[in-house]
Amino acid sequence: MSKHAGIPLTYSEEVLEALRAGDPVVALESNVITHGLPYPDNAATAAKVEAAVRAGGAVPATIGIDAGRLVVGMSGTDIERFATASGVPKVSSRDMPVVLARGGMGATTVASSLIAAELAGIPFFTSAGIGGVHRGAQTTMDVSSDLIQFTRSKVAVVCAGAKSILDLGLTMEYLETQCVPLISYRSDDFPAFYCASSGIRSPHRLDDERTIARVVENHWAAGNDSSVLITTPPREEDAVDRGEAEEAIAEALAAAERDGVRGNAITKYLMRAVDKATGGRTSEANMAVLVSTAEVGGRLAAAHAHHLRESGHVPEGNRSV
Ligand code: PSU
Ligand code: MN
Repeated sequence: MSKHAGIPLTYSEEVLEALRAGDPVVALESNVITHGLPYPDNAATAAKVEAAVRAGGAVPATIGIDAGRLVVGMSGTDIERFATASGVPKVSSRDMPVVLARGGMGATTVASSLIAAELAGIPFFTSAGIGGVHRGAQTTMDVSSDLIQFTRSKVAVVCAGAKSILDLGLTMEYLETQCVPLISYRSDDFPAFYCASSGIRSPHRLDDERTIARVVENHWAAGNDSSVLITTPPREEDAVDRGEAEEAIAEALAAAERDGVRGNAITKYLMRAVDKATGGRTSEANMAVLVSTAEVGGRLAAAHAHHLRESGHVPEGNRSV
């Protein structure tokens, strides 16, 4: 429907209209659909996540790659197709130009979804657990591209912290070194995805949505072309006990080592192994935290759009396009 900077983008009608009007839009990843959860949980959760963004007051834009184009706002049919197709590749930033050139379907991670969001002019993105520094990265050098992409994409990212399978201390060090602002919304600690706290204190707690909108704008006004990370913890009733999760993670890490799993397959492998060890508890929690985070993402995006309007910002769509 519209083109941008040489990369063909296909917007849904609803997303395009919202962007033109300066209404809040929240971008969502699709790798969690193809690689995060099994069918039919993946499709059902994707629908609930979109509904939660709406409940928060914004329009959802699930991002994917299809036939050489970036899809910005998948339809229900698209989501069902991605949820049931087998062999859809996980597409991170480095894979994106290849998959776009070759054609076919591609499931975007946090990192590549941020590239799409920025190209599309969407200032907010949400997902439950971002990638980060893997445990043992001192020798494997496995650091998720999600973190590097935060230093390159001008998008506010709302999440429930980083996945519990990661080294959260090192992940936070990396974010600090790379000058990525980190704010925790209505909590003191950096959350650990489906665990309420990582045990690490967040550098900043903010309880007010307007102040968060101002932080995002301040970061960009200061000349940074990078992300702002905003965390929100899982709801108490959805959270998994940290001790229980840690035990399962230790088992999963040992199994991964034994099976020689590495590279971009390790995240999915570990998540599945932890889920098996907890008798499905963690994937239940994963689905719940995806939905609750999306609701907060919608709310913060709405507050941001409101803030822009109040400060006299003219939506991009009204300038040219
Ligand atoms: N597997 C899951 N859930 C996920 C992901 C994989 O069970 O959410 C994804 C997200 O898309 C995230 C990516 O951006 O894993 C990070 O992968 P890596 O650590 O390889 O960068
Ligand atoms: Mn990796």
